[in-house]
Amino acid sequence: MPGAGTTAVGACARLCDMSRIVRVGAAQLGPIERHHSREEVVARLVSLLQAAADDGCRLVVYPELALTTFFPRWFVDDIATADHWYETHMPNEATQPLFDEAQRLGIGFCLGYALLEHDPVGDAIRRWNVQTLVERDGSIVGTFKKVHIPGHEGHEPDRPFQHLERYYFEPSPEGFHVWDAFGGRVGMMICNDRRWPESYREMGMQGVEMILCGYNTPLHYAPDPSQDPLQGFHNALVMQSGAYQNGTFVIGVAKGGTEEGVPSLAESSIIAPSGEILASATTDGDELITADCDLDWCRQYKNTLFDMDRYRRPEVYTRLSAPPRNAP
Ligand code: CDV
Repeated sequence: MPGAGTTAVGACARLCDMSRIVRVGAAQLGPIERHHSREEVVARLVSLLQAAADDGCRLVVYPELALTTFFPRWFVDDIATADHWYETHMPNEATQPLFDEAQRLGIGFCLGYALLEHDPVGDAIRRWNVQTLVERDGSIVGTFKKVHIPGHEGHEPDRPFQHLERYYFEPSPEGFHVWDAFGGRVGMMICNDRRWPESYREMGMQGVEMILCGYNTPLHYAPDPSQDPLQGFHNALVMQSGAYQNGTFVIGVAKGGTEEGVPSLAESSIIAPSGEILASATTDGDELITADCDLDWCRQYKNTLFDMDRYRRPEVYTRLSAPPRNAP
């Protein structure tokens, strides 16, 4: 109850802060063409951030590789000539306006981008596909590196466009971490990670309550075009089942539309622990969708059907973490 002299508004603000209802914005992006500068893109991110703040969001989630075009669609002989697509630190000059505006508005965000690191061991260069989570006070919570890297390693000129993620990025050796943030347990995954049940389960085993996932999913899948008309179905299928089976919210955020001539899936969505879709994008361009995510809803699933301690049978799941059958 409000104490003497406490205004109803002040009491409400404190209560709201203590509640585990996190209003989340999924900030879908339309295409980023290769000639678009970081500054132009960051201006779009800031504009979505401001719309989210006006709508009362505490957290905004952006797509995979949200600062550049999806550059793995092009092959270059000398990978060093592609280094300009990567960030070497975060924040940096181009993204500082986003960090500053978010801190001013008291809103957190999750940003996908390519990261180039200099590893002092052996003076190696490491290239990662990452998402960084930033709290409402501007502090960096953590950076997740994509685990499941799809596509191919070398130039395949017969494809209408390349998907050279396996040339441009290393698979993360770190796996799926979960952080205490935004009053709950927050995890991250990137695009292809969402198709693998192990991604969700690894985070589910750590009590995850909200999984943030950016994606770039071309509508054409060259190895098996029969999957093309199913892209939207598969996208919803994996995220809704992952949410339900682990009692967690999942925030899936696309870079959609036709980018450099390649049409990509939009259909960003915010999914509840029940598996239901709470909000979904209706366009394939820059669009903000929002939902109130009551993190206590997760308990209804984590404490009943998916009470892992009570019902899981890890002793009979031994193959799950065994080496692949064709391993030496
Ligand atoms: N960026 C991605 O990881 N895209 C993959 C495509 C290649 C299948 C995806 O899983 O959507």
